[in-house]
Formats: sequence, structure tokens, C-alpha cells
Amino acid sequence: MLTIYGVYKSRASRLYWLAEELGFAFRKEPVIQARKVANPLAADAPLNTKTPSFLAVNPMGQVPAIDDGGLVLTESLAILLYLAKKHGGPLAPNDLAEEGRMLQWLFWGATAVETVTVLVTQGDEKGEWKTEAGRAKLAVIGEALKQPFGVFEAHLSTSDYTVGDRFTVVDLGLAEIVRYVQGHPELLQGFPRVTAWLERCQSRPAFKAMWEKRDAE
Ligand SMILES: N[C@@H](CCC(=O)N[C@@H](CS)C(=O)NCC(=O)O)C(=O)O
Repeated sequence: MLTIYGVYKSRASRLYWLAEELGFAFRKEPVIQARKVANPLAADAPLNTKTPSFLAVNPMGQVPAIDDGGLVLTESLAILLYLAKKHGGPLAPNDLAEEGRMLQWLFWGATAVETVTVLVTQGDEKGEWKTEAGRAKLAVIGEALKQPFGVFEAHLSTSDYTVGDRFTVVDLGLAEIVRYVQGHPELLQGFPRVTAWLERCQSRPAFKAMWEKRDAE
């Protein structure tokens, strides 16, 4: 049985969305981020990313991780591609060339986009954007996103989706990365195709099912 480590309100949401898309069974181990726990190492602390039993699974102390019949994997985007390939179908690559393109866009998402968009969601969590200094920082972040969002905007002029002219695991992963700025529409201003693509991805029943469970968590 596949075990997914991580609560819905974390990058594990990507894996839960994929599970809704593909319908595979899993066991959820609700590991919460240590930063959300007052004393993560206290005896009565909930299972969290600093709990020794979880560090034995992912020494990086981050969710998500999976254990698929003894195969332990970390890094959400790698796990997405692994699970998509394992279960097959339209979300997975059809051939090596498609897999190459998928890896390209997933690595691009992790390096050129998520490193920046994650700052937005972290700032949301801390209430950082309420001050003048915070708003100035957010504007700098918006500037940093212009190049990658511009590249994606141009790419989406040829297709509604990132690879293979259909919704794939790449769109799922990238949509979760771009979602981090969704609470700040000004950061998506000037990128109508990216905005429409994000709405298209999030209109899928599987995303909505995941989101309902995330809200209820
Ligand atoms: N590159 C990793 C990043 C994982 C990551 O940063 N996860 C966050 C939660 S979204 C985490 O576990 N943080 C630990 C903490 O805040 O204690 C991935 O994509 O899986």
C-alpha cells in the first residue's frame, strides 16, 4: 500500500490531487510542518517534520514523502512523475521525448518559479504584505516573476496545456506552484493565458475534490 506523508495544507496537496485524478489507493500519514507546532519535539506534539520517526523517512525534514511498498521517495515533483508513470494514462508521458519535455518543465517550475512564488505564500502566512515595506518586497517579487511568467505565457500560445496538448502531471505540478500567487492578482496581471490555464487546471473535478478535503483538514 502506498503511504503519503504530509497534510493537505502542504506540498503534499499535489499528490492528493493526483490521487483524485488517477483513483489509486493510499494511506495518509498526516505529518504537519514543524513550524506550525509550538514545540515540535514535545512528547505530546503531533507528528511533524521534526519528529524523529519522520526524519528517518526524509532526513530533509520536509513533506511530502512517499513509501510505495518499500520504495521511499521525496521531492514532490519527482514523486508526481513517478506515480503518473506507474499508473499510466494521459497524465503520464507517452514516450521518451514527452518525458524529456515533462522533466524540463518540472525542473523549470521548481527552479525558476517555485523559488519565487513560495515567498508569496510564506509572506501571506506571516501577514508580511500588510506593511509598506512588505508591499515593496511583494513588488520586487512580482518583477522577478515577469520573466518566467512571460516565458510560460508565450508557451501557452501554442496549446492550452504545457506538454502534449493535454492535461498532464506537469500542469498539475505547475498549477500548484503558480497557485501560491493567486491571492495577489496583480502578480498575474499581463499574463492572461497563464491565468486562464490555471483556472482550467483548477476547474477539474479532481482538483475540486482535493481542495474540499484540504479545506476540511
Ligand atoms: N522541494 C521539496 C520542498 C518540500 C517542502 O519545502 N515542504 C514544506 C511543506 S510545503 C516542509 O515540509 N517544510 C518543513 C517545515 O516547515 O517544517 C518538494 O517539492 O517536495
